[in-house]
Amino acid sequence: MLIANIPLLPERASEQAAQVDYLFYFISGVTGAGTILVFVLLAYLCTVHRRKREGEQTPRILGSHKLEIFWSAIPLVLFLVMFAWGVVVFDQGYAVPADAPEVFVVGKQWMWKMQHPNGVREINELHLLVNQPVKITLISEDVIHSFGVPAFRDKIDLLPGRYVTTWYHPNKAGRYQLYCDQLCGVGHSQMIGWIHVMEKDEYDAWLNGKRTETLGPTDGSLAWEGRKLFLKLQCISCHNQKGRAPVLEGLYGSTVPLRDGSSVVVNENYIRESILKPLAKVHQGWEPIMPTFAGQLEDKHLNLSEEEALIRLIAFIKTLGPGQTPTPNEKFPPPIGAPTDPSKLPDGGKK
Ligand code: HEC
Ligand SMILES: [Cu+2]
Repeated sequence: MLIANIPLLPERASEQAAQVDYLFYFISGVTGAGTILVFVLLAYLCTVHRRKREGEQTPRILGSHKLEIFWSAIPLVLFLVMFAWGVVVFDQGYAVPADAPEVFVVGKQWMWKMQHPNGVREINELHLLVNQPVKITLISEDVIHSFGVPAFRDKIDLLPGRYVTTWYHPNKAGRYQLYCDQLCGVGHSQMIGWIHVMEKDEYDAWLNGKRTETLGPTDGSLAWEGRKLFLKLQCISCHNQKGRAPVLEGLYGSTVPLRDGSSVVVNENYIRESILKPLAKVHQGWEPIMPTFAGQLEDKHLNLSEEEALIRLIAFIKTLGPGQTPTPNEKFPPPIGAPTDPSKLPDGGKK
């Protein structure tokens, strides 16, 4: 469509972008035409009905129902079209395809930290595969930020303490700007970065290179790193088959009955809350014995913040299927560079 190529807008690099643009053109067109109509009529009527001679009286006009209905109904229809069309486009922006790989983004003053499913981490840059829908789950470590990619016509606010989700279907290789779209402090204007959308070969080469460059021999996928944390933090001492705490297999997406008689569907936010505030929602039939892990998840040696550690634990718990709970006494070699100081462990290294 010719009109969609007017270079007033940023480049379009996702399936969503064209949809947003067509709606934008429609709204601009209708309101623009409305404005022009009003001003043309104003000029015309002022000229035609100007006072033509001294002492001329204005006729008394008592209104017209036909006219009123006419100028109420037409805008109503136009606005309803905008509304319905907007709902459809908005809805598409949230309907994440079920099989899309998930990238986690943590925003903080003033940088973006990305974690890919295979464990690769990036800062202020996000490499994506062209024509591959990708789910993006985001959280903030401090204040409200907004992850805005004009070329995808998508931006989403990051909130402290709560995961939010969006998705992209990049359809054009290239390099696109990433902005923080929410004034978030003095360094706000530096909270920018790049989205690289790559062809398959290029992307695989990048991913492999990045993996060998940044990941140690024992480092694995996000879920695997979460498994290591699960063992290291001794979650396994309760969450095993022995019955002190619920086994977490198949937890994600299930419905958990709570003590107070209500129930929740398990999502990322529930798991996060269960780890940081275990008493906020207690699983019915279990004792509230789980200690809070708030303040214990950060790992300065691995340069891993609390939110990033939580993301790993969640990635692990999400993929935990029947029979996959590690055995409680499983030994794990600490990854290279991991803290060896036992007092850093939640049980103070008593075990
Ligand atoms: C001292 C024993 C204990 C330890 C250690 C422990 N938990 Fe728990 N956890 C429990 C109990 C008991 C429950 C169920 C009662 C409740 O909801 O608080 C629970 C609930 C949960 C839930 C919610 C599950 C559900 O069915 O509602 C999650 C998720 C969870 N724990 C994760 C963890 C993680 C991750 C760790 C390690 C960082 C951990 N737990 C360490 C005892 C423990
Ligand atoms: Cu910001």
